[in-house]
Amino acid sequence: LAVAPVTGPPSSVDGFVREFLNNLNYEQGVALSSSSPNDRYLALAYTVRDYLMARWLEDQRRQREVQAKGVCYLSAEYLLGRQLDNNLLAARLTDIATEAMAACGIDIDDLRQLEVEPGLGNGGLGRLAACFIDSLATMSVPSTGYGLRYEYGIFRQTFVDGEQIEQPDAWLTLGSPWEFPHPEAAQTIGFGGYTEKYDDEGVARSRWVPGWTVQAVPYNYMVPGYHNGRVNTLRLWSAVASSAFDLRIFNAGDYAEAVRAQTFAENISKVLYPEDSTPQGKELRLQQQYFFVAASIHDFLEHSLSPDFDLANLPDRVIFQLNDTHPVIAVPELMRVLVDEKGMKWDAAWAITQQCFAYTCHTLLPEALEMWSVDLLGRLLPRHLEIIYRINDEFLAAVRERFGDDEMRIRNMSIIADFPERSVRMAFLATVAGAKVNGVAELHSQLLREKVLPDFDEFYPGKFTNVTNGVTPRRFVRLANPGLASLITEALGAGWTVDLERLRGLEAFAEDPEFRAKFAEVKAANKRRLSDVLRTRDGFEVSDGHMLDVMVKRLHEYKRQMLKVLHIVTLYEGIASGRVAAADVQPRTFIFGAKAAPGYVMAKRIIHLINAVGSVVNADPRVEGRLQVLFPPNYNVTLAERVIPAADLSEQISLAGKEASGTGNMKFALSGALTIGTDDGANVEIRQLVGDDNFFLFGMTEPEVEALWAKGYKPSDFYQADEGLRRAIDLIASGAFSGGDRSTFEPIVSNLLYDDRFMVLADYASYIAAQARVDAAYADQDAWTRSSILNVARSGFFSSDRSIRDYIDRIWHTPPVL
Ligand code: 26Q
Repeated sequence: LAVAPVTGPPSSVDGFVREFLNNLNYEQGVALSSSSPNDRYLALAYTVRDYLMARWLEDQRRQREVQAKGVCYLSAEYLLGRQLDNNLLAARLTDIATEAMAACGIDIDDLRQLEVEPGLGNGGLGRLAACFIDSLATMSVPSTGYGLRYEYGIFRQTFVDGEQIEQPDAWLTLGSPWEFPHPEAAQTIGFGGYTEKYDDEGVARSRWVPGWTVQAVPYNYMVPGYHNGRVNTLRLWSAVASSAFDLRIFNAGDYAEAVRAQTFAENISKVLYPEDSTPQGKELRLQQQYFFVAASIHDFLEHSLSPDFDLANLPDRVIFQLNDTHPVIAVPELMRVLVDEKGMKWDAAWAITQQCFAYTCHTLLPEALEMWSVDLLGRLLPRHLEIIYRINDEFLAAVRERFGDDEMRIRNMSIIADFPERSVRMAFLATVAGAKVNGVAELHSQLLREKVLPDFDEFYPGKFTNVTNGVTPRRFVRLANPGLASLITEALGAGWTVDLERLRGLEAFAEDPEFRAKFAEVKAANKRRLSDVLRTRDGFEVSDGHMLDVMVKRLHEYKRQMLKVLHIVTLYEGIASGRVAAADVQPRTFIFGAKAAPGYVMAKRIIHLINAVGSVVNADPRVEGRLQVLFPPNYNVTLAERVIPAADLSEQISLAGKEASGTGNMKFALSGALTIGTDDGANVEIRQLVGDDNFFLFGMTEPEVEALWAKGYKPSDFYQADEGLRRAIDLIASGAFSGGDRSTFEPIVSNLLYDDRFMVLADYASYIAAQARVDAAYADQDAWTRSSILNVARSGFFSSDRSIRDYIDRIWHTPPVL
């Protein structure tokens, strides 16, 4: 029987209107005349979906049929940003939809604003995952993203008296048109219980008898490739109580307990943990991790392989990419499935497992390396703990064989740490299990090999590699910077969006005064676009004609927002004291965006200080409006898309050796902002590419940082030695930004003077000097614009398409399937 394939509505304004009205009537149940803006937004989203559906169904079928090797990207976070515009762009529907809405008397822009972005990530790592799935779809690589469907994403930040207050992010309440739940494809995930040995026809085997189970329900999201007709899948898991489990309690007659058990189960996917470093070993977090990776592995084995598939060949079909250590519990889970459930021999299963995983590390901070206490793991996942022990025993035996009984080395390399409590080092487990281990920028990968995991590098030659991060030019250039995108297309023709190295062609245009004028006009227009958003969103008035100096990223001491604050306070103190005439100061607007982890007290104090400095500086008439500090709350992907294209100066000022890569730095360079930055993370590569003349370098290098630590760092020496620094710190300490109260920011001041782990004071002088060079350079607008064009022209390397190509070549070996 022939079944007509889904084709989707006709690609015309009429067709779009008809489909839109259908969705409004039949999905929302309203007439156009009585529809709310939210009804219209949802109907529009459904309509866009309908156009993508045929390709999606086709690609799902094809991925199963072709049996090519594919990537399962395992990530606890996907910081997607708004979907509507991206999906319109990918499907070439932007113009049709705009006209169709106009034909219905609707301004499509009004609907765009209604979408609540899925903020299912903390920052860089989550946004990287979102860029990667975009590139994978655009490059036709067989792949699925797997993750968690948090009911509450990253908290909504507000300020009360300058202090951060967190509010829950109920992103699902107005409807979620981009997702497709599949309760029929739910997986049962076990927890707790015990393990037992049994005799299977003369073979001694182990099994796990879980104490309780949870249902993992998949929600599918379309991931459309750009103009290539591909639609990949992002599958996020949501926790639902197991009815079988409930039934037992119901039967026992305890209704209330059964209902409580239900919320207990559903807590697993309730909320994203808002910490992005110094992870606390919280039980619920481990539950989340196991929940989503177990569901993902089972899903892949069940649905992507034919029933007669020989699991010995698994490495020919899949690579599970571990986005940091968060999904690493997948390693013992695959072992458990292969050995306990499929009856495979341990050695064979281990050989397969070691080819099926690869691990990306995103940090250098020792406190950010995940450890799970053996006690907790043993309670929650007893069989997995046994498996980890055996992996470790065999690994350490191999180390002994190679290096002899060097107990120091054995202790240092053991997956199980003994202090401060017995715990599993997840990064070590990932390194032992992974076919490859990569860092996320050249410098980071080098430090990873030399400083964090040197014994492993020696033991596994060839295992370590680098893949420098990238960002998707679809979202961060085409969508976020339409003016620049048109100008580039005008100059170079279409095609650069999927072949970003073509931006090199702009180098020649940097010498063309007419092009420079157009480029400068795009930047000016982007500033107006930002002003509009900040006016309606936050009631801010961005001053005209100012340099926009932007620092947007999570708040962390290592990222050194404090250094930026000291710069601002230095400028302000100069004017307020009368030593510097306001008229001699280059007009600047400083824009901050930053969320602090709710439990990170020092980070929250720094947020308070930035707001306090802003209030004082913005209100002081002596400044004559030449300095302005703006800190819009709740920085997210949507705001980033407006802020970054408007920026003149990109602040990338982490202490050298601390920022693994950074990806904001790339987005700014691609938007023509010049970077002021340290030799850290991918800044190093940006500077190499754009050239020293187009980058403001300052600060110690990583070896210099090491040397200063080794010799003994005394921040107060720097305070004593530098008058400008002393004045700035003294002004903060004086209570000038806290209504005369010296205690408010005292902890920040003493931390800087007596601890200063991230060497803010040591880099202060160099930073101030670099900022003076920025001022001088900005005075020549035309030369600045030239540099700005060269930044764009030379940043094509930072497309996430290039990152994905590197992953394919160095790690995955999964060619595109066209
Ligand atoms: C772990 C366990 C428990 C709770 C939270 C976490 C957790 C969650 C998120 C730990 C870390 C993160 C996020 C880390 C992150 O975003 N790292 C950044 O990754 C970027 C992409 O590679 C890099 O560019 C940044 O340099 C790096 O800081």
